[in-house]
Amino acid sequence: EDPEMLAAFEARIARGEKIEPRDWMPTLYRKQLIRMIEQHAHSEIMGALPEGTWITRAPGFKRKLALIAKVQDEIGHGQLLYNAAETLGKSREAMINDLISGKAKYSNVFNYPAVTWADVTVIGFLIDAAAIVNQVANSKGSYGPYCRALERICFEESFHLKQGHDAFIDLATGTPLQRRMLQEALNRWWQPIIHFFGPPDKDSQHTEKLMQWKVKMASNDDMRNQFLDQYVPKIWELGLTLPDPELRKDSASGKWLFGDPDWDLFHKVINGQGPCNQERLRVRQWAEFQGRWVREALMQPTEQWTAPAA
Ligand code: BYC
Repeated sequence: EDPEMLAAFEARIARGEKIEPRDWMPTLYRKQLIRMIEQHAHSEIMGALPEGTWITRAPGFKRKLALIAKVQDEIGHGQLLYNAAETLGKSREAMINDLISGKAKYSNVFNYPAVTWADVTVIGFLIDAAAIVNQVANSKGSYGPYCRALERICFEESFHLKQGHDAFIDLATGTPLQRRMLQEALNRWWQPIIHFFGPPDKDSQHTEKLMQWKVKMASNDDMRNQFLDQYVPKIWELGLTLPDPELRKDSASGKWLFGDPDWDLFHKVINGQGPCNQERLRVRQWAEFQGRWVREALMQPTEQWTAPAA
């Protein structure tokens, strides 16, 4: 790589300028952005699956409407993010192929089942909250198309968070059975949520370079800490508990301390061996296969269209 070009590129980033698709960029910057934006896009479309299965079973008309809108938004976020990744030179088809062949990663959390309505509620409140912490930070980053996609996503996700919080409070202040359902879902989701922000900083391979280039605007541990700071009090104030006896805020450092979240399990889940990885992949493979004739028909020049047989 030309050292002068690299120095000029890094000076632009230091000045807070946005890098746009036609600008010069180091090969590694392009590669890292494709990796991260592609994984993010896959997470959105895989993320629609655990909640999507609850649309027909959501309790009542209003919850159904909100859930339909949220799941539609998530697919839309996937489209925005695939567009942003395409500006860096990888085609959407190649990205989808990598997803359905099991090569690409996507967020750990979507490889767990949504067992009851309370699981959907925990996803809508806490997974969306975790995603917002990450996306608000990175929307101030250096790559223009990704930042603009993230800004739009954050607007919509703030609504998702509100509906999730509303449903969460409903269950938390409901009947003893509803509270128990919520507590059990919280117990199931807590460890995946801790994993969501990625491995501890000391084990994170990409953070240092990505922060230097302002792709990531906060480290994994800092984002996890910010999330715990904002949301643990909201959970505790509803009289719910978290399944980690070591969880507490250290007043001297301002950092949250927690028990060993089993990082070996995290690595298994993100490498294809979580409880629902196979099931999720099969749904995307099915959708790709079922939609193929539509895509092929759309790609044909109009003069080749034939009228259906009478
Ligand atoms: N899950 O060096 P590290 C949503 C991988 S969806 C899976 O720290 P990095 C929503 C990582 O990719 C929003 N894999 O990585 C949708 C790397 O593997 P490779 C989801 C993970 O990139 C529907 C390796 O571990 N948000 O909001 O510096 C309903 C080493 O990690 C995870 C995004 O996708 C994980 N949790 O930092 C509701 C945000 N964590 O690629 C809600 C975009 C790490 O070397 N992504 N890995 O094979 C990011 O911000 C960053 O990629 C991360 C990780 C902070 C996640």
